[in-house]
Amino acid sequence: MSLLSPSRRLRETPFSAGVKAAGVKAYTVYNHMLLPTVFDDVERDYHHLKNHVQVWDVSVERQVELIGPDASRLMQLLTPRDLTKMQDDQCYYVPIVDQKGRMLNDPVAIKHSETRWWISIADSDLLLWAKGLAIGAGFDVEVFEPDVAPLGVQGPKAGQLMERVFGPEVHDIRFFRHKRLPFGESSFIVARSGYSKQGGFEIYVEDRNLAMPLWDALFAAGPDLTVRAGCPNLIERIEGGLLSYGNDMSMENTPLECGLDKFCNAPESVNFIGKAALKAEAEAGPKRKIRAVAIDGDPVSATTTAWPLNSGETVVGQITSAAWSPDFQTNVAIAMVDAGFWEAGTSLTADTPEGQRTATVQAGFWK
Ligand code: THG
Repeated sequence: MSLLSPSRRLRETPFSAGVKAAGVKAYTVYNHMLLPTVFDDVERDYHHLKNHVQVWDVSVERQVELIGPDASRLMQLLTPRDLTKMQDDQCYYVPIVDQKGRMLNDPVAIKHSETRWWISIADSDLLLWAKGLAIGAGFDVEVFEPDVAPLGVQGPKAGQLMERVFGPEVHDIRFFRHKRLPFGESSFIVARSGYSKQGGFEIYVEDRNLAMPLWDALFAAGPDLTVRAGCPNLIERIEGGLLSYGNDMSMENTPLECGLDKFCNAPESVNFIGKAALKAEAEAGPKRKIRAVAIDGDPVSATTTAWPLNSGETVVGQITSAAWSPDFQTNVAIAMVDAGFWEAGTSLTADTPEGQRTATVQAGFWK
């Protein structure tokens, strides 16, 4: 792979100056925007994330804002997850599916009030789907992408660092809840959430001019915590089973295949897109499922394609993400595995770029 050519379509973020100064080594493109993928190297980034605290430019988690009298109706139409009991300070991980029950995105929905929501999207143009549905349904709601840039603070020392910048109130924020906390003359919505299993927060920056002051304040507060710039880490997210839309699943897959059944819990009285299709699939059972898979042998390298998973001569699935895990001393992987082959302990073979390897279905992710 060669370097990315810069142009306006490849959006920088309000934290790009900080990311560059911190020595970013590689980016990917996500929601038409730059997402850092490596600072030191993926393994050193991983060890640091699991032991200390990192500041992540996750501006690519773009928001789709819904505002107006029908905002909550639109949000519920968009997802099979039951939103009826959701409070104004909650965040929910929500599958979004089409009329066939196929995954369009797996965002975090942030409820501000009955009339205002943010949908913190994964890598697909959900804005277009939401706008189309709103118009088609004749709803009274505005749907747009506000200029909001989330900043992640992730790792076991995240609470300590956040307390130094925002005060002890950070500890009152429960998992997947949010609260507005002061910062100088201004304030930010701070949530206890993030794309790692190490614990942490996400700070939603609504004023670009406050992005670098916030970045600098976090770094100034934590030299003794060895705070450094980081990013979602491939190894850590596979160990933890955090799915990546476009990698581990796509518009081909259903939430049941993706193991997101528990987030398809809207009661019979609630209407949402894909309802009949998901009901039929729940009765018949999914054709394949996401599984944790361990791949034997030396470290495997990343590619842009999925790798076939075989049982003898038959292809029975694909490896969608894989990386060497220093902590578990095996290649950890996420795979989509056909019915009949997804039981824990099933021994398969994977066609990796380094050749054919034994791949064993695990009982669960590693964490
Ligand atoms: N935070 C925010 N926006 C995001 C992401 C995020 N948008 C893009 C992407 N990540 C969306 N995908 C995910 C995938 C997993 C989780 C969040 C967003 C996640 N899952 C937890 C888990 O699986 O353990 C918790 C799920 C739950 O119990 O509710 O956090 O990271 N703002």
